[in-house]
Amino acid sequence: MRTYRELEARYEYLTATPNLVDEHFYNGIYERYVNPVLTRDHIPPFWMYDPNPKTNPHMMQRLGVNAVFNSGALLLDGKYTLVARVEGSDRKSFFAVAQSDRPTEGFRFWDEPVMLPDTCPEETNVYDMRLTRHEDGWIYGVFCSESKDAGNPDLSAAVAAAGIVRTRDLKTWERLPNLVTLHSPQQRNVCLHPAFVEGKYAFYTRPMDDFIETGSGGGIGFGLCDDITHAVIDEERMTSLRRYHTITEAKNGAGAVPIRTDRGWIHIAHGVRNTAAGLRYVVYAFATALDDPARVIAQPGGFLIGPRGGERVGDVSNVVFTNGAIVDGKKLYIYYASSDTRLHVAATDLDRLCDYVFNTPEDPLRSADCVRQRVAFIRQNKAFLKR
Ligand code: M1P
Repeated sequence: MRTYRELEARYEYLTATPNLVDEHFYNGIYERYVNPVLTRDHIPPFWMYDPNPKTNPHMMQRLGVNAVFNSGALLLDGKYTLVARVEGSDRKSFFAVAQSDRPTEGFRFWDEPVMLPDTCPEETNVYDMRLTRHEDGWIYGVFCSESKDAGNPDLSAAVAAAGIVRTRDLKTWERLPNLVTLHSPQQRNVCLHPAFVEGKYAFYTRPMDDFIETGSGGGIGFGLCDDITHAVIDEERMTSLRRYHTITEAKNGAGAVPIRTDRGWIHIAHGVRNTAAGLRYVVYAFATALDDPARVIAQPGGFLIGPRGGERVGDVSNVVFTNGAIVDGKKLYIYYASSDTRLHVAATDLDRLCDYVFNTPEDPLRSADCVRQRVAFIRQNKAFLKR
């Protein structure tokens, strides 16, 4: 049996462990790190253990935590700040703030998880908050609000909607009514654009016919609304599309809040395809125009981050997923989760990200065209090497 002090010492050791660049990985686009930045072992022991030997004589977990993953991210008072999805061993998710002075290590959770105003009695589960520092001065959190589909006799039938909260300090939260999209029955992976567009609040949406399947939903949508306190979107224009035999064939969804660069808004999203082993999730990037953040102006082919090594295995295997990134000067940190189990970081800078997004060739969509593209590339490279 371990004592509470031993559990505490292990936790202190873990949160103080330095993180190193993974030297086994290179692609020139970003660096991966050896350790995840958050796992269930980063949960303070007093969230799970009663430290009193009288009431907990076997020092056993009373309230377990299963996983720590998909996280919103922003710089708050100079600290790298994550609002992670924490999933209890009872399957319910909630949000918790973790901070560090360094982007790749040293994250510690605040003493208590976030208690959002409980305004939706039917809401059963909440997860995947995108944190937008909006030009109106608020920090908005947009997340998935999941409820049982009361009209469907199937016990597992659920409805996903976009919940909206706002805060100034991640301590006091105001809950606003859920987003209403007049033409899409369900929504997940909704993200608020940081700037007004045509004087309105702008959301990236993910129209869905069903809880899992997007059905007729053609990709990542974009819609405007006048009033964030009663957000209603009528028209959803399509931005990044689902496409046959690509990384977005089954579905895709907005990830981190779009990053403004001189050349356009850069989006770091996720794409999903089906395989015999189930759905495979990867992270990809694209850019939209500064004067029209719905219009795609660059779409590098393929994925930016795919699951590798131990990242492939977890509660939902073969998944990488992001809903948060931090820009600090020219540096960019992408916080991505693997297999719905743990949270990692990939580090790059805006110059490299722009080079990647604007100079990586597009997916030609057909094998014959892909091989032509590859052969032309090889010939050009060999000609250069021969000089
Ligand atoms: O399990 C993988 C991911 O599945 C969902 O994403 P999507 O709506 O695109 O299918 C989300 O529930 C996400 O949390 C999860 O990581």
